[in-house]
Amino acid sequence: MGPQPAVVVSEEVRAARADGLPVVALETSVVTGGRYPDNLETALAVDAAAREEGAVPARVAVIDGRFRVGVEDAELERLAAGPVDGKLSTRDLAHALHGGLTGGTTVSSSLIATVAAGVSVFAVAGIGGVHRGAETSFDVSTDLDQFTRSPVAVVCAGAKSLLDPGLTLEYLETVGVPVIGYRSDDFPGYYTRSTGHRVPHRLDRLEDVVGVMHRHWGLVAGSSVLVTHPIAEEWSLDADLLDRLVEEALAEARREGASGAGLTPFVLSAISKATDGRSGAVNRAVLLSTTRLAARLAVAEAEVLG
Ligand code: PSU
Ligand code: MN
Repeated sequence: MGPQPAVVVSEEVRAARADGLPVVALETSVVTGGRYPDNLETALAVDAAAREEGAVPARVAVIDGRFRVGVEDAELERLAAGPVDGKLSTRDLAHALHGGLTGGTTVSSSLIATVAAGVSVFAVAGIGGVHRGAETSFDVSTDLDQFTRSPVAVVCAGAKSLLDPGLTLEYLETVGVPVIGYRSDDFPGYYTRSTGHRVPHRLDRLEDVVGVMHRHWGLVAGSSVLVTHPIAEEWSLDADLLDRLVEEALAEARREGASGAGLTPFVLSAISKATDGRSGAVNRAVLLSTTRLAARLAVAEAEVLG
């Protein structure tokens, strides 16, 4: 076996980090799992939003067996149009890299390349977490485990609705991952502004979030810091309706035998059908808003460190 290939960082991202300029890393499983061409349009709008706020977007993906940070628009189009070899989480990375495969990276695998590229801020709509019924299925997203190994600020609108938010918060407490509610006391539920659970800490100023990130990394642990940013009121879905849709989708998933890595895509697509595609528009709005906040956080960090 030859030398281990390094993460391939685009010239734009490399130059930005070398100059201490703001960069926001993004995953691509949302791109490869979406419907073409809407997924491409959303991804391009998200990248543009990061730039508008003053940060360089850095998409993570595996393309032809190369672990990439910062991809060209044509490559993004290839990921969006497919076909690809799948949704790649940490578990799947080495196999995909060795086999020359191509796929979208989840939060967990994306964080590995984010750290390797020297980027400290990441945006996603919803993280993985502890699934409903995990006490029997053992389905706990590898995202949570990866957080313990990757010093990155992960901006998100909470844990996806098919998860158990209370158990997800318990897990994060156990592994010592800070959860900061940005201008909110509630742990959001991606499609809803609150899950009914409170965040352990709330901060209202980005300079303070930067302060917490760097104290955590300097003194506490090399793990992630979650920053939660609830969906805007006008996009929020009714919590009870959503709960019913999720339970129905999970029951259907059980009947059809969808589980493991296939469960999340199955439930999201069922919710999309049940809401007449409204959840797709909500996904786009959430991702734009977390990306904008992440970009502003990266700008604040560059100012504090600069
Ligand atoms: N949010 C979505 N769709 C997704 C994901 C998040 O709307 O597909 C992805 C993220 O990449 C997250 C992953 O890291 O699902 C978690 O998958 P699992 O629950 O199988 O660990
Ligand atoms: Mn899982």
